[in-house]
Amino acid sequence: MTPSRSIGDAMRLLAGRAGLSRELRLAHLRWALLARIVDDRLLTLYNSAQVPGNVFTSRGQEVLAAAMGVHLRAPGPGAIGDIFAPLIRDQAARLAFGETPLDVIRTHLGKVTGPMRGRDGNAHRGELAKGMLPMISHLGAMPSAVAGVLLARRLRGALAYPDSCIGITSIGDGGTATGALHEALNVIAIEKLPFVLVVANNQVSYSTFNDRSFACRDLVDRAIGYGLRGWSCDGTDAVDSLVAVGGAIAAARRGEGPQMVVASLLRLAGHGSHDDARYMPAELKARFGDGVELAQAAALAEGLIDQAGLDALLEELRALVRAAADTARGEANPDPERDDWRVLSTPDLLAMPGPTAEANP
Ligand SMILES: Cc1ncc(C[n+]2csc(CCOP(=O)(O)OP(=O)(O)O)c2C)c(N)n1
Ligand SMILES: [Mg+2]
Repeated sequence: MTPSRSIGDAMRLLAGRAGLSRELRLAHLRWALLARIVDDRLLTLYNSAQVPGNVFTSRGQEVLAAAMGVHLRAPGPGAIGDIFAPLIRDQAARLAFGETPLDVIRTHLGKVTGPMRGRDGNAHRGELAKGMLPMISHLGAMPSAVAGVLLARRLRGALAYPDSCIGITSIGDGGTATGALHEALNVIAIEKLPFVLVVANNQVSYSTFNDRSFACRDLVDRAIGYGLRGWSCDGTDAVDSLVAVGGAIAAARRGEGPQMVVASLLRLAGHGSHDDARYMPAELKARFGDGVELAQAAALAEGLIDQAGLDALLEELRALVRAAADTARGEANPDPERDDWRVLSTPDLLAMPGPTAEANP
């Protein structure tokens, strides 16, 4: 579906398309495909009763999430990197930002080797040292956490325009109705933080459709009310997503203040693996394409890759995910007798004098 466009939007898209390199397009395709393959493997594991709990896939949202991931900078030696707080359907962005399929599968299988050490499951994972805040379920909570990191970085002099690190998170159409998001966006706008919010309007919040979630014409209209810059894109279209999300991130890096991207797309599966989404109307299904299929077709049609290259890439990615699943399945579950009962805190933190040590003898 193509959202309605102003002449300014159309010109921005034309100019932005010209600025997208072949390397960026191919990297974007790779992360979108890998996310789909990881999700498919998680569903196979779930269907064979190997996943405690549920699987929440990003089916239909890979292209948008990959557009976030390819524009982010992970921390590295001497580089502070961006701060990223992914939500449930951001698998492609996580992978592009440095999360491995092995860590995704370890977390879903509850393995002690995973980033949450078998103490939290499915999407509730992250690694602070790698710039990724672990997701919590409470919708609307993560923008405040990202804002807190950015404010702390500002106090340390670590926001250096016109090429600053940025903070980014996403929210669904349903999540935009939370009070927590309102409070966070207000502070973020007042403080002019280098922050990007990606709103993935996948038309549905569990089984509640847009007409029961908000009454404004378009969620992007809210941006101006907060004092953010708003961008719209078709979240099933690779170029449109890359231009809008890339443009918003670049503007935040330059110091132009917080940005909000609203993407239209469709959740192509149930809310989670427990939901068959029988309530999804045919009219909606007919309006939206599958971004991953569209991205492959576009890459072939534009000569970015040929069929043999695409087949080889798919085989490479499938082998990577298969190997990750084989490794994770053989690993240990947490052992309550041996566990030190810390999830994210470090032994050094607990050894510090003061209230922390007293509270955790
Ligand atoms: C504050 C809050 N209220 C309710 C829930 C329960 N809940 C989890 S996911 C979900 C639907 C979210 O819909 P949306 O924000 O559109 O994201 P989507 O699942 O479509 O990606 C709800 C209601 C929650 N996690 N947090
Ligand atoms: Mg939704």
